[in-house]
Amino acid sequence: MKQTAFITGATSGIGKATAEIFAKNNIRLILCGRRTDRLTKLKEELSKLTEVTTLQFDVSDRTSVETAINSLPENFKKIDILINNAGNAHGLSSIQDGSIDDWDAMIDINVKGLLYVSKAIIPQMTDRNNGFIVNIGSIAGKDVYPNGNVYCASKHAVNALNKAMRIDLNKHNIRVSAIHPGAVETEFSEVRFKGDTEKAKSVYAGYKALQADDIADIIYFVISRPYHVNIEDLVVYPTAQATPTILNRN
Ligand code: NDP
Ligand code: 8X3
Repeated sequence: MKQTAFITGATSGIGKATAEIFAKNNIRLILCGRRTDRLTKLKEELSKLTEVTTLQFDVSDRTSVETAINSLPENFKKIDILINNAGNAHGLSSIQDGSIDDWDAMIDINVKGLLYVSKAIIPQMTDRNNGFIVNIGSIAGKDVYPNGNVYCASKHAVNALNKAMRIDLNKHNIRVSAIHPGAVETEFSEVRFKGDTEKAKSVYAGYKALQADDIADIIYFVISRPYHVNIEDLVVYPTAQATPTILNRN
């Protein structure tokens, strides 16, 4: 039977690539993000392959999350797969120099946003004793690197929440997985460096970074295993990257 996936952060990078591979595999899509123009364009493209609806909301705004999810059209209300992907790093500064606004953004979006969306969707999965949640963590959730402080803390929280969901949802037959990527060439660094494109480009210079499609392929692999198979956790690096800080640039 056709499945429905709810993807946060579908307007760019990993979320957009995931929407594309899901569409090619005939999964019905609920695409979420703040940028309406991008949602509209993606809906137009992917509607050639599958049914698509869009929801424009900020994951860190609890009321907007609940209102948006409650407003879903009838044929999109039953959600089989939740991809908790929306998130970003804001800034890269030492703990003594970091901006509290950046810290608030990362905790509010990467942690509280993931929780608000999950809380709005999990009850229908527990009612049906069926569902799949994929949490997009990061190597920053497995390790801590210089100046990564609060972003790393937010992704450590995602790692912990992935484990917590696995425990609490186990009796409900719900599959829960996390993917923890290393450097993926998306708009991530542009956001981290507040639109400084040169600085953002330099993050991916001199080696082949992961591409959004690489992670999307892995997400599709994870969700397309037989129901009795649940991959808990995958850490994925570009070949040139050994750890968050050891990178073989040519
Ligand atoms: P992008 O910046 O390309 O995409 C981020 C997505 O998140 C966008 O679609 C954006 O949509 C959405 N988003 C951000 N803030 C909000 C918000 N407040 N409310 C709703 N949506 C929001 O980055 P990536 O694709 O790389 O990032 C996706 C995930 O992967 C993130 O969780 C990131 O932490 C993680 N990750 C990325 C890595 C990398 O190197 N790129 C490595 C490891 C993990 P919009 O702006 O339209 O709201
Ligand atoms: C994104 C990868 O190394 O910038 O989560 O934290 S890193």
